[in-house]
Amino acid sequence: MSRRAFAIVLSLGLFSTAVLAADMPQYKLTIKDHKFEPAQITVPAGTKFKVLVSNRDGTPSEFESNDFNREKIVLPGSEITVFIGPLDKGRYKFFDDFHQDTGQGVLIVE
Ligand SMILES: [Cu+2]
Repeated sequence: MSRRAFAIVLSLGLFSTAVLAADMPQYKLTIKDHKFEPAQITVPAGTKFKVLVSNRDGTPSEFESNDFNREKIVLPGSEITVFIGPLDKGRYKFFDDFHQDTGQGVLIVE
């Protein structure tokens, strides 16, 4: 493939990814006092979705799940986007790896 053709294919690929990301269901989680608010979110099975996690504490947190294999640091006062799924129906735990005593939550996939 020529370099130009490759560039076109690449830009089309990025474009369709951007459109899909915009259409994707989106959920918000806030970390406050080292807890997730809400501590439970319900999402559709078989669909990719995104979760925005914002940290209102003055210390770093880490959004983590062994059940759906994600791990991402959330700095104080900042927000991250985590792409998850598609998942089968079930309960998927997540936690704040830096504050596991209090930072626990669950995704209900149905
Ligand atoms: Cu971790």
